[in-house]
Amino acid sequence: MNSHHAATLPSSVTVTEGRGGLPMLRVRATAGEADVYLQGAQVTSWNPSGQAPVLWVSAASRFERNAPIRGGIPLCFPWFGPHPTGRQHGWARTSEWTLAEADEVGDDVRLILVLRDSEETRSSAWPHRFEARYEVLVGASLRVALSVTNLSDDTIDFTEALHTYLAVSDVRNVAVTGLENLPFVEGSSGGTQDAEPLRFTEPITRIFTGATGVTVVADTDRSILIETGNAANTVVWNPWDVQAASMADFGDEEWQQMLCVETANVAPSRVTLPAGATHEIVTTIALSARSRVR
Ligand code: TA6
Repeated sequence: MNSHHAATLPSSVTVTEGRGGLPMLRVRATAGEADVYLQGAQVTSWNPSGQAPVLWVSAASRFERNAPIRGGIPLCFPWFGPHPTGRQHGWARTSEWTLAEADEVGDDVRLILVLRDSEETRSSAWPHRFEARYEVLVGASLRVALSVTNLSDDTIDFTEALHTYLAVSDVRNVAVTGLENLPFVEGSSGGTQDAEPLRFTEPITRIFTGATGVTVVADTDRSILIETGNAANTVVWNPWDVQAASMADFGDEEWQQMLCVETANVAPSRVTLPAGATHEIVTTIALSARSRVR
């Protein structure tokens, strides 16, 4: 045991130095493998055994304390989006989480990481007493679940996102189904998604409401399936060329190889949590060679 984890580790889980010397959990389950940084409890890679990576990380990402890692599944909590303090997407993704449990479940590995309020969070723009638990189940699919318990005596609210960066061959060849006919907001406008699969020819930051069932990202040689729980919103983001070039931690051409499909509860669908209550948001990612959009 050491400062990073209270768990005894199965042989399929090792704590190692990741990029930039940041502590990282290397998971090598029978059915799949993943890397999880303790900073932000950030899954930065996952692939089912024998498959190519399903998550994308920028080659230009920073790997240093207190800097967001550009890729994998950033945890946006306790707020999603821009903030008066200038800290976009909250402080969970740059906080040091602790590994509380690690065990093998059949061919999968289950990790539980925990974040509690601290002096730093209690002096932030969201000062509430809380406990966040993040369950990561690594196998032939990847299931991540963020549960937040309100340890204060008052009702609290927050917004959140599991900000998943998917690896695709070329976003211009990708079609997304499962979001048809949903209402969406994009910048200061909005509308209703038409009945056709969503395809990409320009930058997109689209916040859908009401996705149920499975969202399918159909690439040329595989489909990535995303199933959600307790999430009012799905956010689809690709910066395209100009915004990618404006971000120091995002290669100018890398936008072609990624697509964010985020599982979220964002304003106005913020989570309202009475004292002592717990809310859990879940996303499960899996591959399929079959369900492709013609
Ligand atoms: O994906 C939704 C979004 O809010 C985009 O507008 C873009 O800002 C993205 O998140 C990345 O945010 P970050 O703070 O990680 O650079």
